[in-house]
Amino acid sequence: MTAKTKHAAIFLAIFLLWMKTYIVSKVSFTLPADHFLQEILLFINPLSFLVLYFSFVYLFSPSKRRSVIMWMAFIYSFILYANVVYYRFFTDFLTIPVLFQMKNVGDIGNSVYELVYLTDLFYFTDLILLACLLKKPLWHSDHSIQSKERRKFVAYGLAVLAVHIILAEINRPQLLTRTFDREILVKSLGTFNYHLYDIMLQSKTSMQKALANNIDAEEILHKNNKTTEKNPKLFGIAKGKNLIVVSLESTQNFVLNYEINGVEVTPFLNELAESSYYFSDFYHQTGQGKTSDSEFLLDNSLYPLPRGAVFQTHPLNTYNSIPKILKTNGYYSAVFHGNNKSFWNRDVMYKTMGYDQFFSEEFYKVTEENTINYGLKDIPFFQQSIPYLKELPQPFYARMIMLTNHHPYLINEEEQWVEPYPVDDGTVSRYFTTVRYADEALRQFFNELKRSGLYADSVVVVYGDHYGISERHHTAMADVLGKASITPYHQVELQQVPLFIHIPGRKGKVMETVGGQIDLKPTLLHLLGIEAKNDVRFGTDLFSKDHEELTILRNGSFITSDFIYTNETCYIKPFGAPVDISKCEPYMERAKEELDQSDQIIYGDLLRFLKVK
Ligand code: GP9
Ligand code: MN
Repeated sequence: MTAKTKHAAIFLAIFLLWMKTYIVSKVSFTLPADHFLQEILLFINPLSFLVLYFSFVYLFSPSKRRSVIMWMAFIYSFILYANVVYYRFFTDFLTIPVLFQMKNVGDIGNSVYELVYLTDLFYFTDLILLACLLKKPLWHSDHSIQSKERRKFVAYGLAVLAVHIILAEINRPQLLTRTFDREILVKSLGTFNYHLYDIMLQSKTSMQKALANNIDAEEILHKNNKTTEKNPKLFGIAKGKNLIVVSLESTQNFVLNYEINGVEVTPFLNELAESSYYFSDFYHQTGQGKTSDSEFLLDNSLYPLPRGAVFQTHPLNTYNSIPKILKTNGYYSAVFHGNNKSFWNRDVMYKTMGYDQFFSEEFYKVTEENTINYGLKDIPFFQQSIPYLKELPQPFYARMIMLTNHHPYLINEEEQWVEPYPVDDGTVSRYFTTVRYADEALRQFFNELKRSGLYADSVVVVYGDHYGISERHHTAMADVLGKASITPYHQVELQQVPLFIHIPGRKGKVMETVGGQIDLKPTLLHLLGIEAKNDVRFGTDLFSKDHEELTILRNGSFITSDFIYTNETCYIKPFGAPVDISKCEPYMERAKEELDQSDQIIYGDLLRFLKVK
């Protein structure tokens, strides 16, 4: 028997899984290869993992090899499939911190149900073929293999890996040190090598806190201490007033002023735009932590993490959050949310950030009729919150987190006040109906605020937490937006979320300035007359003449007043034609540095070194 045929069983398993992974990367993930080298990388990257992976088979005795091969093939296929399901909703790949968030999965039964299909059994059909073939004499694996041949096998694996890494580095220099975009990493490394890299990152970030010291902290914190001129007309305009901030679940900006059969999808938000400062070029900057990331941005003016939800991974760090700052100014602070308190680890994180009270699901009357999907419906949520809100010591900072407009966008027929959008994509079609419901809930909340007298005494802020329609719905979205296709430029524009700031006594105004959730903290503190300078690292007051129109998204894309940078391409606004990269170059390094420094602050828990004033 030659050496090659001795390895036949393993070669067979490698070949089947290699082909499957390549097909899955083409069919189930959107990983466009922009040029030939990228296509080659996509093709060989499963192989460089598989050869080394299967070399572990030789650690087992010959008689066990067949079942070890089967188990390894099954584990590999299962991880691949888990990525497929995760990708269907998040257009993203699994990371270690996300796996630790899995306790949330129990609460999102409906979403998971929508994302798993019976036809998915096809993802495992190669395993049946493998099991049958391994029984045939040609593929038997129970003969002895000399250690020289085993070493040779590992050497093959290392050689393929080396070729792969060299090609990846040619394709994208500094791939592992300067890339925030997971899609690029997976495209270059392959799903499984990416997972190994992720494990390495995980150990590195866990070490970072232990290694951080006062000097690093001083340097980073000092470097990112910006002074912005206050807007003399607005600084302190709401001194001593309550601050009510409403998080609009999954609401993107494109739904505003949108009509279906002549019926407005957001009649109330459209009205609100006339009586508030409405920001029309404002972006969410969230990552894998979705709603919780938006809360983190708002309260801390720090970027969420590139992997996992910071609420879950770093809930015991020191933060200089809005509730803490407001407490020293005599404020009481509370969060209201009709879901269980441990979702996104909120109960722990809210204590860390200095909230006095968290009105979670247990504070509400929750019945089968008044819940849908994740929890209490928005209308009863607001109705039942009002009595608590009225009782809060004033001035207060209250955050209300809405919930009904959440994937998979379910609403009872009698509360469906707009027709589903006529398109052959259930998610996009239903989305409009739950947005319409949320809009009505908000109208009722505002009416109650007015009736209770709180409205005249409060700054009310309403913002969208993150996108609701992921990238994989681009065909339906092109239809919704009346475009031939959704380009990478449009994809960034679709990350716009609405922002309204209602200040008692001020007229409405449309603000075209570019901004993001990172700017909320300095903006709101300034309205309340609180100097934000020492407590803000990133983001600037949206009303200040020094506000910098550079909004950096978590994947490293960014938006300026004139350009959008994404997918390594610079596009000019407002039509999105690609232009010479030199137009975006001045900001490219800045964007990376800012994300990197924010990550270092969190991984190193650097704010603990800040002197308490
Ligand atoms: C869960 C709610 C939804 O309580 O905030 O979370 P999301 O999935 O949007 O992050
Ligand atoms: Mn959300």
